[in-house]
Amino acid sequence: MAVRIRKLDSTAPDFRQTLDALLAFEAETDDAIEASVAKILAEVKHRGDVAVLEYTNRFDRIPNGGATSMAAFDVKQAELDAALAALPEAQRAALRTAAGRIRVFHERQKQELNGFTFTEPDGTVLGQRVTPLDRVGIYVPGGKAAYPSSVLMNAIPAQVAGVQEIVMVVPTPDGVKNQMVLAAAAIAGVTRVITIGGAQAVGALAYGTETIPAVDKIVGPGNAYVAAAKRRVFGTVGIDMIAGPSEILVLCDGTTDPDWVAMDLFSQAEHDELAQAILLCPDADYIARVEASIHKLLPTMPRAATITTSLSDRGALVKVRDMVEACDIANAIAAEHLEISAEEPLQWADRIRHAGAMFLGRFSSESLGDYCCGPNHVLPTSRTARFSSPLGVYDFQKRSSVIQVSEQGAQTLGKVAAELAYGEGLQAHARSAELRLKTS
Ligand code: HSO
Ligand code: ZN
Repeated sequence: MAVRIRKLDSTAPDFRQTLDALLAFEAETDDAIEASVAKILAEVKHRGDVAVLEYTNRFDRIPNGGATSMAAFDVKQAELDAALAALPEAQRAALRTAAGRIRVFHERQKQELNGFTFTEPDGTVLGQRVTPLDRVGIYVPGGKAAYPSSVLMNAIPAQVAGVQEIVMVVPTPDGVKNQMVLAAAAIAGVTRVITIGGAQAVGALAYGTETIPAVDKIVGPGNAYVAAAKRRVFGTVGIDMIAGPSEILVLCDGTTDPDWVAMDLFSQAEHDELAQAILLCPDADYIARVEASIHKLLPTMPRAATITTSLSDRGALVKVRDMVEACDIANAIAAEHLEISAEEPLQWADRIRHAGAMFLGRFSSESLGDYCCGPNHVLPTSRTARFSSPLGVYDFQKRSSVIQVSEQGAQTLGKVAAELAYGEGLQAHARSAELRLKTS
């Protein structure tokens, strides 16, 4: 199948409608999936380990008639260490370098999240205290989307935040463990690895079972069942986000090697048929050169089929009036990843308000960010960058307000509070404040 990537022109009268239609993405909610997930969660809630064991044996086709106890799914620290030791040296070194850089970046994030206190003239002290969550669950998908880099990106910020227990779940289809995922867990300092997955793993983490402790928050991507389960347990536990397909938006002034831009578009298109790769450029000749690069390079790609579908269904090469207009369109798109592949990227970056992550200048390929620059690769998708942020240390922390009113402060605040409490018809509130007023 030849790729047919649509070419758009921002001066066309229907351009905005065409763009909106292209961007529209509704995660399918399938009634059959919803019903099955509701049943699995209820079973796990009421029958605990027995249900998790049954579902795991069945859905993951655990060999030799299946496991007979949950202990079979616990991966011991020695096995994690062995997986790390058995990796080819170059791979182990790359994982370590990536982990180190991710840690340094997130340590910086932590420094900016300290609490504060301030004292008022009457001695009243007010503040905000930041504390880590006690225990979090990290979901790691099995099969082809089992990314060791995602283990690092989810676990390291939790660790930097000070989370004491990080429980990772990962399914093992046909009982096969992904060694690089285990090695990444060893490097990231995951506390416990359990080889279960699907809605049953989400249920086990949310409700707890005899052998699996209930966590406070579940993070990490998963298939439609996992997403449905995360939505349902939200409220019992926190969740990070429901991630949509990957997206890349390249804003190019026409000075970058077109092969580079074509490959950057491929890099996200290869994730998923539903992934979205879009180029905005003011130079029509340059767009034609990128298109030629796409046709030249695509046959060399092992994932050509996925890339072809993604580019044909959801991709676009857009001729814009100028770079200023490109920035406006980029803000409307609010892409997960935004590359500003331009001679002087900062002048354009200053105009960007909505993007999960920005990659500035032609050497900042998005793929570097996926692995080892340091910032997180778990990013808001499907235009949610308008109101949400990359996964970070702050997702594993919470804030408590701290209030210490002085005797003098209680006099002034007591009168204000009582006045408002009477206004609301709440006598006990008013009296509670008034009892602390000096009668003299
Ligand atoms: N680009 C993906 C993350 C990833 N890429 C993992 C490679 N491995 C998030 O959109
Ligand atoms: Zn990627």
